[in-house]
Amino acid sequence: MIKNIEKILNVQIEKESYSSHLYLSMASWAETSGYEGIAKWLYIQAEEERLHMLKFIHYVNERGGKAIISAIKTPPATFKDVADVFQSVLIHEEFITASINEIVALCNLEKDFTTLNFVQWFVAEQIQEEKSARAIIDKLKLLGKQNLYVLDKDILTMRAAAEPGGGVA
Ligand code: OFO
Repeated sequence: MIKNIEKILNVQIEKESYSSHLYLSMASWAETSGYEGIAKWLYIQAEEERLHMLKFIHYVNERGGKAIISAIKTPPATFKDVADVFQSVLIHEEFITASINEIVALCNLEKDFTTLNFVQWFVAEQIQEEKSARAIIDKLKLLGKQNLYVLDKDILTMRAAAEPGGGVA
């Protein structure tokens, strides 16, 4: 495996691992703040990020590289409110999209078309990821604070609707 590609994929492994930690922390906050549905959504999201991390780990190892499992920084533990949580989800997903795009750019530069093909799954996934976060933020704006109870009940049905054979993560 090309060294530069191995390096950037290992950076992505760390980012996916942090994504999982971040959503786990948000889920835990939601669970202890009385938002059962939102907590479930975020716990599922955390699991999906772990699967993203594993996809990268297996790919690096199967291609003759060495996946590095590094320490992860502690994510924020408290959030202002539900809107703050989902704004943070969107900002984080936009950051992940940018880093996936960097991988695509490097694959083109290095003419690594095998990794380019592998990473296409993540390019498509990020469209879904950002879309899901924006849909929830839009709904939050419409509902207002007093109706958060309704969103909390509704959020898992939104998740199912956002999964065209893929996942939201
Ligand atoms: Fe949220 O897509 Fe992976 O990180």
